Amino acid sequence: MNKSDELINLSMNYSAKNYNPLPVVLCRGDGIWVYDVEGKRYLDMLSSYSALNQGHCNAKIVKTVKEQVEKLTLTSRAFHNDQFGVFCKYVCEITKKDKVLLMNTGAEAVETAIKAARKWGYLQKKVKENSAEIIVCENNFHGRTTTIISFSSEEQYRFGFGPYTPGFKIIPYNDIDALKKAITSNTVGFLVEPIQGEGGVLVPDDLYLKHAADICHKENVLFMLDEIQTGLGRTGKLFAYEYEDAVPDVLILGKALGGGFYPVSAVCANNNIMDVFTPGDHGSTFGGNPMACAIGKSALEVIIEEKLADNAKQLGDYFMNQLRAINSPYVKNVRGKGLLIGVEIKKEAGKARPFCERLMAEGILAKETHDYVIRFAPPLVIRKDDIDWALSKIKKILK
Ligand code: IF1
Repeated sequence: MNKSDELINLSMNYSAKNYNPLPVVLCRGDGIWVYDVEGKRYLDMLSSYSALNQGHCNAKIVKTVKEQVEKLTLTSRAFHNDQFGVFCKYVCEITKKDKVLLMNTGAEAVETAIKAARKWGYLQKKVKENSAEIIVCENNFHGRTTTIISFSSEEQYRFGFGPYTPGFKIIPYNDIDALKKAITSNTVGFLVEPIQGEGGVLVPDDLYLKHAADICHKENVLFMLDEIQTGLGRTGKLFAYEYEDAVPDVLILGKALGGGFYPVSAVCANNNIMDVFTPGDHGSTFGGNPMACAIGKSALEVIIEEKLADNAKQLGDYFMNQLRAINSPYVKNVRGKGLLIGVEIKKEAGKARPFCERLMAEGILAKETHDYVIRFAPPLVIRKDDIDWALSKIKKILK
């Protein structure tokens, strides 16, 4: 039995089986590369679901962690700390919003946005107490809390976890008429991903987001964008909404905001929404802690200073064109934006998982989503020759 099997057995024996990982045990990461305990090197094509846009163990963020970790790591928000206000200001400048509410995981930020929209509905829109409705889309993924899975359309995410939180309406994605019809006087928000990652890298029609934003603004409904996965450069823009200027009332960020070091998430909105929160309404032990804020500021600086969005645009277009050019008999289509790419496998070619296992044998770590889609989402620091190296392996698998 080798080291990997030994360690895999430990996790099988002592962890709940809420994941089915590929049989690889990683022990080191550096940029786009990760190494397993057998010393084998892999190109990370998942980036921990887009939480590693800056690459593994990014040197600039490591330096920040080293400086902060021996100074001050946690104060709670019962007191101020010297990193908090500076990071909040930076996030507001970058997102062009008046205020931010810092949390930790993406799901916590989504929950915070839901609470903000509901309270805004009662205070500003005068919706009757406990009647607020939020519209969401089929195939959404916004996290795993009980309220969030209450509006999931994925049976597996819901089964066994009821009773469910009321106040949500599910409509088809990429369907403007469905949105128009779903809005009532009780609707306080429309919560949507610019591209549905988990849904299978589903890219909506051009102007879908813009039209949705216009309808929401006309109907006094908050347009709430979950950019936890699509944001921070992943799709080739700093935020995916920039492609069509579909400015959200509420912008939700996470994942790469922590640079792969620390859970850092944020809800960004203007005063008319953020001012619904009064002291004691909402909180979190770790939200806005000095370690998170120091890391978050450094993580953002890397994305902006190293122009990672531009790199994702150029190399994403190149990667998708080359993947299409393979003309694989197994591939139904290649879709995505920037370096958020999905390769859909034809049903007759079987599921995506075996392809991911063969890619692993070639030194590429990719993850299937929704059974038939191989997701390619490398760190945004990747270079063209790394993509060419990956393509030489992918061709072997897809030919
Ligand atoms: C899992 C999916 C991706 C997200 C969006 C909120 C969250 C996520 C758009 C919640 C998190 C992660 C969660 C992880 C796998 C991964 C995932 F496959 F589940 F759906 F990326 F597509 N909004 N996505 O993508 O953020 O609380 O996790 O920090 O749960 O298996 P979180």
